[in-house]
Amino acid sequence: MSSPKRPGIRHRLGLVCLILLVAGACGNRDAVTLDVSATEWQFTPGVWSVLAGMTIEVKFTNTGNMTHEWTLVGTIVESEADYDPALVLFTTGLIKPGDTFRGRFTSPAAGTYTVGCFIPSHFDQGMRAVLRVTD
Ligand SMILES: [Cu+2]
Repeated sequence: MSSPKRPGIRHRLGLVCLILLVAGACGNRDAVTLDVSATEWQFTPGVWSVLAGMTIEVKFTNTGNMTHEWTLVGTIVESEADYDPALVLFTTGLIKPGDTFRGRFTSPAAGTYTVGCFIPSHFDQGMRAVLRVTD
């Protein structure tokens, strides 16, 4: 009086859930848009969180009265004096008041990175933000 051994329905459901979980996590890495605005003297929002290795589209609108930029640096910058252009990972370049820029880059390895406007005095007056990247 023994029943044949075969995978139970519970086992199969568990496997399906695992596959969906992995697919969902991978699907999130396709692309993300950061909708950013800048004015004197701040970025809105001031922090972004993304996954490593994603395609990031930056939609940057200058809502201020002066030229600004959105520049991602491959390190943490505390003040303008620490800024090293050689460490720039991505920049919108100089964007005039009222203009919108769109551009793409691939998010770097997990870590915390500084975003800033490095037109002299802008960063130190508050045009700084943070990009958080996780695995
Ligand atoms: Cu600026």
